[in-house]
Amino acid sequence: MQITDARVIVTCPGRNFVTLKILTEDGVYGLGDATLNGRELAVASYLNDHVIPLIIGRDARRIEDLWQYLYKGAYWRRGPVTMSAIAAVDTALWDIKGKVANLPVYQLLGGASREGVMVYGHANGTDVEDAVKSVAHYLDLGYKAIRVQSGVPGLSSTYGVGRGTMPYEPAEKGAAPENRWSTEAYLNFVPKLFARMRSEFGDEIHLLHDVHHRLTPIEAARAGRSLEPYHLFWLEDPTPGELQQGFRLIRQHTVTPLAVGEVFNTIFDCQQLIQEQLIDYIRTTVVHAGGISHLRKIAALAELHQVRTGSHGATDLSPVCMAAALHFDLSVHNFGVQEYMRHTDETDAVFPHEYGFQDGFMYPGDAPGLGVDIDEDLAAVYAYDPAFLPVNRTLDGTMHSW
Ligand code: EZ4
Ligand code: CO
Repeated sequence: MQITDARVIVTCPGRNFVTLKILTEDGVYGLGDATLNGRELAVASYLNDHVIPLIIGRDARRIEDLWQYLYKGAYWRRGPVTMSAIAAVDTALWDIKGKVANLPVYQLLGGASREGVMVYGHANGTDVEDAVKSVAHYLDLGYKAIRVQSGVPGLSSTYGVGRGTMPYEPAEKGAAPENRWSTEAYLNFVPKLFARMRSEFGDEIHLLHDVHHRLTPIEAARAGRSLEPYHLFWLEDPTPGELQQGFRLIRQHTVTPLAVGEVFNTIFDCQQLIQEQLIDYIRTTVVHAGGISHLRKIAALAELHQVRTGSHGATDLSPVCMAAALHFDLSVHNFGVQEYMRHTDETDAVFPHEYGFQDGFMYPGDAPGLGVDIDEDLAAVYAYDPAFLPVNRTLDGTMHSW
């Protein structure tokens, strides 16, 4: 079953998405998400200039072989651009395999390990009371797990907080906006935020929080310890993950569960964190970590070490990635939770899909393949519009993690 054609579709229905569509001689096609927020065209070029010419004429059924061909064949290993491009091919081929077999992809991955996929929503507020209202809103919608982010007193803008009625969106038009950061202000504030949440909402709801790589290991240890009374589901990216051994220090001081991995691209980026049990949840994603095939290998390593999955799922990952994530989540034994930010109606119209949300859980649906499509005519209406992730500086102007 030969691959006869492939094309990259770049569209901006409110935000930028890159999608790979692979077509076969049988007329069956598959989709893969290739979106790398803020660096989208690098992946589009990688696919158009360096991958598509290599895959035309190859057998669409040989998913693992084609993965290895693109990974080993590049000679240059890993990295977000390469791994997003490989992920797009891998995801599209799983979609094709499902359509040919007339089965939803989760059935090809071993079938459902659970009835539904628990997701967490993003509550946020400019201050604590604003965040309380936002959490109440997510509870009304039926969420069982909620991430809470808030503005920090004394800091003009902080990661994870939306503006006005807009949902928080991690990319902005024009030049990258700059946030200001104070570790002291944050560390003093964050236990108060969660003390208020527990006093308002009780012990049952799962609460999560994202530090977004902004602390050193010992500062992260303090944050984790100070949050123990509020028993978070997880504390995310407490310190930049490149320094994997840095997590040993955090682990010596706190039992707050840790989640890491949204910026990782391969199993090699997280093998020490997993093998030394330095984290509790691995957040690698279909689109940025080599597709469904590679994510299954990461999950298998994690299963051995009692680490569960908690894939990244912000709105800068397209509905194609969301669909793929849900098939993976439903099937993999050591699933933990899935991040979910609703896409805009414009985005949903470009990417019609079978998956849905009900009472805190999501379901991939039973359509053959991934159960997601792209309306190419509508996609063409929304031209690419460059946007950049914000950056962050400490109060004295030093560049810091955002
Ligand atoms: O900042 O996806 O947990 N979610 C996150 C996201 C990331 C964005 C970056 O593009 O950290 O909001
Ligand atoms: Co995050």
